[in-house]
Amino acid sequence: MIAEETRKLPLNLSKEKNIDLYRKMLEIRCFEEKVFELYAQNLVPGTIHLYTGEEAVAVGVCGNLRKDDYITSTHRGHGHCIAKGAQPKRVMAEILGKKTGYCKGKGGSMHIADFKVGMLGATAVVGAGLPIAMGAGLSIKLRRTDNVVACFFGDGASNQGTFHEAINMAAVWKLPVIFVCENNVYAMGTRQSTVMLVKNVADRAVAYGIPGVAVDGNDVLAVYEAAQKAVEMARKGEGPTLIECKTYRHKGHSRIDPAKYRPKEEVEDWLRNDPIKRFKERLLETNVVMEAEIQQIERKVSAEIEEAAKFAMESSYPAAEEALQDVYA
Ligand SMILES: Cc1ncc(C[n+]2csc(CCOP(=O)(O)OP(=O)(O)O)c2C)c(N)n1
Ligand SMILES: [Mg+2]
Repeated sequence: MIAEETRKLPLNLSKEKNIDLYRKMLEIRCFEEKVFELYAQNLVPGTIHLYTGEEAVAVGVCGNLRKDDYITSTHRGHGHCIAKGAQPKRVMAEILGKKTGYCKGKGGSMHIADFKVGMLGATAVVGAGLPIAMGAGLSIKLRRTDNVVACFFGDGASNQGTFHEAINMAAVWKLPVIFVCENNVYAMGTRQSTVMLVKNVADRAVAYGIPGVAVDGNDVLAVYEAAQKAVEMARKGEGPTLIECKTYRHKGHSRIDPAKYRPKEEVEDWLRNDPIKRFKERLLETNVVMEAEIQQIERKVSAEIEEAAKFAMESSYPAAEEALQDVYA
């Protein structure tokens, strides 16, 4: 469901910040399109779950985080990594299984981690990131720093037991965690409204005694604003927030899914509400940026992603003798 009202003016953010949000979303979009292209050329081992269409969530949330804050991620995690500050070329190399990748090519698309930018890791086990984020929140509390953790998970994950366990514990101990549900309407082919009777995942926050807020997840400023409040609270030691971002994945669940279960009109409606297109229109309408600047950003991002793909394709695979290094075996 898309919020009808579109706010006319960008938040009270600097021009640089607005451009940064736009550029990051575009970077993720171009990155995902390139991954798809490389996948079609049979260069990506395993499968991929593209983040296309959901960029405003990762960018709006991570736009409030410092480098020393943390995130946890999911099987649909390339966008989270890039939004948190990971280098696209090393994310790309990881996806292609190359040794220049963040996990030396042994993690692949669904298991990227980069502790240097606070990316604690993606996990393909649905709902597994929630207790990890809660644990990271406990560690922050014990170390008495003012860091925070943002935990990304899907609507499907919100029906896992880990959702209840992690949020309840984080609430009781007032841990600095921002639980971010990316409600993209489906968990694989299962429509969310057929497996959940409450209207919003965010409504469940009341059961834990914490704030719950549902926002238009295709409006990067709405996400930014909700996350800003949650991050401020968490930094002050006032505990977690549950933010639900209503969004949509443009593609199927994974690359083998033609997504025939989705009504044509629904897909068209969401494509019209593309978060990047919407934000660009808003920036232009409000004269925050001029068309020429937008074109310059687009050219730069496109060149950067081409460069990332070249880097990944030209990198070597790990040697066979290294197969058992850096892994539990
Ligand atoms: C514990 C567990 N159960 C089932 C699966 C298979 N599976 C992979 S992704 C997925 C759907 C997840 O949906 P959601 O949480 O909404 O995330 P989305 O894919 O929509 O981003 C399922 C069921 C899994 N990986 N882990
Ligand atoms: Mg989903």
